Amino acid sequence: MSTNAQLATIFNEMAAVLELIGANPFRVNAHARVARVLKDLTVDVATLADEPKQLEAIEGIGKASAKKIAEFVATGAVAEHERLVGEVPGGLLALLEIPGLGPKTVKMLWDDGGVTDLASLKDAIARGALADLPRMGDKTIRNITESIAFAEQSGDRARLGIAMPLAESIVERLRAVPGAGRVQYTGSLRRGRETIGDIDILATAREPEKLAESFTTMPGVAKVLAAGRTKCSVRLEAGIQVDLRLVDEEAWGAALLYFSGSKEHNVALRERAGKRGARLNEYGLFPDDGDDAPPQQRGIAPIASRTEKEIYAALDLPWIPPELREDRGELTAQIPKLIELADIRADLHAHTVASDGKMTIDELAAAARDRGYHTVAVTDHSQASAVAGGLTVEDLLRHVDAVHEANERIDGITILAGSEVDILADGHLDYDDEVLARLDIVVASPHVALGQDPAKATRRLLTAIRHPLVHVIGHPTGRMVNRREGLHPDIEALVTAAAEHGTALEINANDMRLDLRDVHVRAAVEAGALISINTDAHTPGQLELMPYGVLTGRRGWLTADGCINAWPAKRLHAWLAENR
Ligand code: DGT
Ligand code: CA
Ligand code: CA
Ligand code: ZN
Repeated sequence: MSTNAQLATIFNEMAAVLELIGANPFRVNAHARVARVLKDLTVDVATLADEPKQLEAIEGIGKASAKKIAEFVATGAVAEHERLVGEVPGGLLALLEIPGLGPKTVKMLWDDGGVTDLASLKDAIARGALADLPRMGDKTIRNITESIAFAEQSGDRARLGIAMPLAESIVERLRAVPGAGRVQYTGSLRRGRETIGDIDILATAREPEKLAESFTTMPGVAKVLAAGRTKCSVRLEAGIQVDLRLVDEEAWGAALLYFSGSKEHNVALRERAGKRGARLNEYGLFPDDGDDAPPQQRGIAPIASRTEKEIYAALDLPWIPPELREDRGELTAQIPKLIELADIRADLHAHTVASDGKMTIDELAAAARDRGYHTVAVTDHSQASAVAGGLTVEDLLRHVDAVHEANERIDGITILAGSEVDILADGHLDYDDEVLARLDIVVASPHVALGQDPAKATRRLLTAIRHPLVHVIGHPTGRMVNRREGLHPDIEALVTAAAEHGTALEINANDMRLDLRDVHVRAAVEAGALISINTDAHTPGQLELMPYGVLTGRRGWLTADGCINAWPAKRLHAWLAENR
């Protein structure tokens, strides 16, 4: 972790403790603010710490905070932080990590319910003790119970966007080791799942020991869990486990297939092999001679083992893209040509400094043009999203003019003037129709009332889908990976209506969202609804999140034809104009 990130955690913890012990709200906020500033800061504070004046010059950092930062840089700790953390039971801070449990509730649970950690909270719920506490209705208790269950089942899995860059840099390092052969990540990461239990890497090498050595000694390793001839495991400081398996070149395809999974796909493949008088394992596809002992140990030559393609072919199957290997019908269905990152030619949901983005229209346009896109849409927030700097009608219309002016001025890309308009709790949109009609593109998204019941959520989203001026429904469920479940609408009803009304449903490519999720995309594709994959970028760098959306699309059996971002400019622009 960088010094800035470590300090941000420290200030956040101080803010949390101060709130739990009922300190002055101004003090609480000041600490939380410093944490936010540190997180966003692009310079390393350690380089400024010698000169307190430089620290204090940073907006949001006062004299007292500057002193604590200098103290941390000099000593590696902040005495005040340690004193504060000592004032509350350690388990209480962990409770704040549970979605829906804010400091006020946790303080009350502690003061009045004797709750000091997750175990005592679960115990209090089980005993029915929470019902006696103030502001604890049945519904609140049910929400807390669900949040705990959700946090527990998602707790240990890393987001795709965290695991992927780590895996890519490890693969790159291993490929550079002299004598390294093939190196590839496998497992759930290769299948593009939204969360990753651990990172699996498969490799061949002339001298496997050298690769193993490079792996266990790489930067970022917190602990070596195993270091053998064929398998090494480490735990990274980031908290993620990484397994490296070293295999023989002859068995590469069989090992790649086996360790890419999913387990369910492997089981289905083994059954299919069995029916054809063959045995499949991580060393190859072998003739089944009735002997239970592993064929590879008895000198039996495999039918196929070197590539995945040969093995699938020997089982009368086409090569199946890893994203489909979930035992969801991929062995019997006709497999379409799935969409690829290179097919994407447009990003239709992004924010500029006009609302809560950190880039100008020009910066957004340049970043999109650099990616080779023919179109990018400026979709800042609407007026109801006040905290996200939502635009009033007058501001929006001025912004539209500015976008159109930029579109005239900047060559090589079409810049669309749009809005990410809030779908209010009852399904109404946050701007009137005559305002929406002046936009090139309308992305309508739910941001509030994300806990509403499924029937209401369905009605709300259906209203937006049927709205004649809406092109795309942004992040349709509002879920946040590992943090918030979001809406639970009737997906069948939504995708059917989306297909009927020609409204596209978004895959929000930000790995915190990935909303729609894979199975929802599959339902949309089967219903004939269009999909739009967008990054919802707030900075130029976030345009790079597109691959995660594409992976999710592929997991939903999406083709380029079914995704409006992959259409040629003419087709996309004509489609947008049709809804006007
Ligand atoms: P994860 O790590 O929980 O996100 O999911 P995976 O799919 O990466 O699973 P992991 O890391 O436990 O194992 C990697 C692959 O190895 C898995 O996708 C399939 C294969 N594999 C692991 N255990 C078994 C097993 O018991 N049977 C079969 N057929 N394959 C297995
Ligand atoms: Ca794994
Ligand atoms: Ca593993
Ligand atoms: Zn957005």
